[in-house]
Amino acid sequence: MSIRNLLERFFPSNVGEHKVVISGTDWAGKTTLLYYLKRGEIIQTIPTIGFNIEHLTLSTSSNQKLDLELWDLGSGCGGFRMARMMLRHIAYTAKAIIWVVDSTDTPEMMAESAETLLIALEDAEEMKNLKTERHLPVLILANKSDLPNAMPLDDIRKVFRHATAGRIASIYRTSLPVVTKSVTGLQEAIDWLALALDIASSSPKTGGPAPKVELPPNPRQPSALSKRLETWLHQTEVDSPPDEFISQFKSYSLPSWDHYTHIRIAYLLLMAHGRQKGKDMVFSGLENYIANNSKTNVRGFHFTMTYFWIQIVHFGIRNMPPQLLDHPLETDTTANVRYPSSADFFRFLFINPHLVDGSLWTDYYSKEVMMSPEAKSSMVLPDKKPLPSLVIRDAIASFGTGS
Ligand SMILES: Nc1nc2c(ncn2[C@@H]2O[C@H](COP(=O)(O)OP(=O)(O)OP(=O)(O)O)[C@@H](O)[C@H]2O)c(=O)[nH]1
Ligand SMILES: [Mg+2]
Repeated sequence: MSIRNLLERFFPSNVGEHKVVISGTDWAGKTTLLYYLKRGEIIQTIPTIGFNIEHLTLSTSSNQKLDLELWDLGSGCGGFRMARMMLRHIAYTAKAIIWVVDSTDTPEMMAESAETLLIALEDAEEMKNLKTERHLPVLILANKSDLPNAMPLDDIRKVFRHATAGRIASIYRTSLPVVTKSVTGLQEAIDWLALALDIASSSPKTGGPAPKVELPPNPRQPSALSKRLETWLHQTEVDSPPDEFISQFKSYSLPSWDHYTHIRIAYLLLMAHGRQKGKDMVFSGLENYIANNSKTNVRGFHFTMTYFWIQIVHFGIRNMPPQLLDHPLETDTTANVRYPSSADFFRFLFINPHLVDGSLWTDYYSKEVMMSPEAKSSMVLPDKKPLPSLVIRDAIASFGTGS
């Protein structure tokens, strides 16, 4: 009997619970994370031998409950090969992988970690027969980001780009309250995991149908979002070609004027012209469109909202593994502007599912601030939490140059 069968026999998952593996680099904080999630406190750890298993319920920021069976896979005994073998089997039965890395590791160790993850994923996908359908969500936590020598997130992204390419994967910078008293990044990571599990389980390839749960019609529920994502992904197949779409935008004659259309406009312009020029084109384009098309001027142009979505789309573009793009970034150096294909847009949406959430801004802004006349006419910074770090850095850079 294979280890997998034994695991399934001896550790059957409870109904409605997602089995999720926590693995990654040695001493990165996996066990600390597990018990912090379970008990809300920091415990003293020793290197884990074998694994810890805990059942727990996490809450997303929209108060969705996520029942998890977390397997914290240690590497303390039996070494690297043993851990990889275990990971291979556990990953097979898992619904997602949380891969924890120590942000203070050397670039070589980080590269080795990315390589191990990639091999484990390929193993698991091969066993699941998912080679072409990479639906096992991978949440990478760049932990210990509180420490001064932590590697920048952009660099970690680069190291992990092969492992994340084409997968439902995302990387978050986290820190647990071990040295400092604050936690960072964890809630965002949990929110992403909830959405990713939902998207993956709505796919027919991931081991049988997901249990159907009737959800209240909350547009921010992961199920509602994943349905919307599916609609959006289908939409990319019937969309007009990018050039035609942009010329309809320029002649104020787009067939619809909804969130999807706005995201597509921002995506195409930012991809083709780069952030600076693309951003200006989105701003002036939207403003003109609203002024010239009577169907769109009910609420008028909203400066901060437009800025917010440009930043989020740009963040999403930077989040894309480069080898996933048919289209090179920023082609605007030649007279001939080339827009990314619909297939590129499909991949972009798939990797950045949060874009479908039209209420995403409410995570950052209170309603009062966003709906104020100041926010409507000029850029107002968020009052709830800063925009994602990469975005804020770019924003500061561009404010600094006065654009
Ligand atoms: N500064 C800082 N230290 C952390 C953080 N998370 C964990 N640690 C510390 O890192 C050390 C290792 O944590 P563990 O949770 O045992 O790491 P592990 O990944 O389970 O280690 P193995 O089981 O040996 O692979 C402990 O001393 C933790 O207190 C963090 O976010 N910031
Ligand atoms: Mg451990």
